Amino acid sequence: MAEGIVKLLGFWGSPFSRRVEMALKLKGVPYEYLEEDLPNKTPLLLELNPIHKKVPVLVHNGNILPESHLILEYIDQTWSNNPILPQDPYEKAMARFWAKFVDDQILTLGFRSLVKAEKGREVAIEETREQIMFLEKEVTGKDFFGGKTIGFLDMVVASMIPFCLARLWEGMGIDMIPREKFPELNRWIKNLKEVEAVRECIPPRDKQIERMTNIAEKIKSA
Ligand SMILES: N[C@@H](CCC(=O)N[C@@H](CS)C(=O)NCC(=O)O)C(=O)O
Repeated sequence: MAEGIVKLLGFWGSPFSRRVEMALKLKGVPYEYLEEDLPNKTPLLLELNPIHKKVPVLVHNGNILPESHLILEYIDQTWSNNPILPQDPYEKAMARFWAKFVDDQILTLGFRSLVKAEKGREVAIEETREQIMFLEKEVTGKDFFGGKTIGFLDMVVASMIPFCLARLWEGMGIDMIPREKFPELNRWIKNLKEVEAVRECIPPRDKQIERMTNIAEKIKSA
């Protein structure tokens, strides 16, 4: 049932909650946004997501949903306009595969491993680039990962790579996805910025660089 109040508990710098906002905006779903202060989580967040205590959490018609991939699928099935997941079963499964690859593999290599690599920084950069090259191949010849229009995988990759991890890399002085090596991904990033629903969900660049740099410092000194 598509009617009903939608609430989203999120955080401005979180790729996981920004991608959910992209989907809600693309589909034109009105929602109430509740910003969390992550170091001081609200009692509401702890009540709604007692297991992981993380954002995003979507609340709709008494349904409480954590986990961004599941939320995106729920939104797609509840509001059927502007579909974001492929209809074809194989394509749908592969979109989920690549989304998990980005949130697991690229996030781990391009963030934690890279930040911790002291002497082996160049090696860590190359390892991250090798993984990103799979995405370069995946988007080759297409406007978006989803084809002609923006979809589920675009939202996952966009929120995580150009609008989050790339800010960390920028702060570290690393040009991780140079145009000469990744022409297709750079073309895709340009296409993304033409979509209003995406543009409205890009965290402020300098603020994101500062946030990511602070997290990196904490990881290094842990
Ligand atoms: N797998 C989750 C990850 C969510 C997540 O890691 N959220 C972070 C914000 S970027 C969070 O709430 N962290 C708070 C904490 O770890 O205490 C998803 O896809 O929604």
